[in-house]
Amino acid sequence: MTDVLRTIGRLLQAPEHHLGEAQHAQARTARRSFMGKALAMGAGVAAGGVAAAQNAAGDDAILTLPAHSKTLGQPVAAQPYGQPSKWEGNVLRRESPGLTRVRQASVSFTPLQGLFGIITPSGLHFERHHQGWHDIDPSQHRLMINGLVREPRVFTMDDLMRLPSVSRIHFIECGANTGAEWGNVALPTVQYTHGMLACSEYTGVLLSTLLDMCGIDRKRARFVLAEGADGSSMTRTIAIERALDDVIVAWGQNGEMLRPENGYPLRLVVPGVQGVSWVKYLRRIEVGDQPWDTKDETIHYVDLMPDGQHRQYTSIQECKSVITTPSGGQTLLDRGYYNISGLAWSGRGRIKRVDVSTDGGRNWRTARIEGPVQNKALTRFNIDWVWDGSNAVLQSRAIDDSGYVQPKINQLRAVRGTRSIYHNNAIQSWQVSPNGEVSNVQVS
Ligand SMILES: Nc1nc2c(c(=O)[nH]1)N[C@H]1C(S)=C(S)[C@@H](COP(=O)(O)O)O[C@H]1N2
Ligand SMILES: [Mo]
Repeated sequence: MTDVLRTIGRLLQAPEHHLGEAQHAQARTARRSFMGKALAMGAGVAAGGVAAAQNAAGDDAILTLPAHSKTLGQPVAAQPYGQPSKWEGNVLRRESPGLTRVRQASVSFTPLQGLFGIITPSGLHFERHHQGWHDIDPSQHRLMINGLVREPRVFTMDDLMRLPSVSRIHFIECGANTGAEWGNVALPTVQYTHGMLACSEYTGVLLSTLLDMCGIDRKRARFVLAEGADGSSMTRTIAIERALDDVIVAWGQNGEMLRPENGYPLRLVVPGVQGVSWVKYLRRIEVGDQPWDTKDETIHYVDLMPDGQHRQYTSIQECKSVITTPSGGQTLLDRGYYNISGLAWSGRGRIKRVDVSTDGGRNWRTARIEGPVQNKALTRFNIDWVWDGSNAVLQSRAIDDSGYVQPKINQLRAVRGTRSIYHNNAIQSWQVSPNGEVSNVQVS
């Protein structure tokens, strides 16, 4: 540990080491000029406040008052709805050139490599549209509950928002997240390998409250069907035990109304379950006594097994984790201390432990978990690492409170084969090369 602390002290002289890939060109230049100066100054070992300050900044900028310290700043922001700094313009949702980019079907990915903590800013939440998105007038929107209920009802948004509400933090992960990696290494960055993932605080009314209000037939009800108001006919079957447990009919996301692309004004939140069941533009819940076997439960969102059979209704997103930095596409600028940081989650409950390996799975150390650990939510982990400049393979392995351990890719393939799309929760490996470049690899 003292070694680590000493290295941290040394690395405070290179504050740019942990930047995202975009800022790297800039950072590398800064670093080079610092190195030049450091060498010229005999590595800057001289003690004293000014010398230390010069070293830390890489130049003597701290000694000169910049313009913003001597001039009037701007009044309150010109745009009444605030925006990120212009210097953060590279932290963006991205589309994949190889995937659907048409109005009939589109997807964008969360920039996990550029985010901290567990909450995904709403403007960076990934999107998956099966028939395009809409900005629906909330005063015209309705939610119907019908089927095996004593009194079918139609709710307006005003009706719903008067009811007792809950606010809970949950992750949403598309069942196809990491789906390109079943066969081979496919994608260069964590944004593309794991970016159909987000975590928000949702506010809404529990579905159980609405079903009770309508007098659900508890003897016969076994499933509910959720239907959206867009043209995709993405109807999904949900078991009644789950529907009556923690499912939320939500209008709030991170303290404000849902964004249009995430289902405004109403979406279903189905904690722990794959994204497709989180029906956006929610317009109807039907209570029934058998599953509906809709197109998105028979043709899509089924797991192709090695024997050619399709496995249906594998809804839960099993325990998974990924290191978000350092990660593919980033470059380590120097040997020395790094804070390896990542995310862990489980559709079955809470994260109990995360282990991290820097040698491709031979040795594991337990990471620090940033609490409080939430139920069916992203969990941030961090661990110290001193890079000696040689080849390294970084991996994380999560364990949830059911005791389930995140599998290696080959363990998963032994059961599931290589032709599946959905539910790849394997351990991710990032290789660090001696030149500092980080890339996506698979190790056995
Ligand atoms: N009505 C409707 N709901 C939908 C979809 C859709 O296309 N239409 N896409 C589903 C899929 S496949 C996923 S992964 C999530 C994505 O939610 P997001 O766009 O808010 O990220 O919404 C689900 N709910
Ligand atoms: Mo999805």
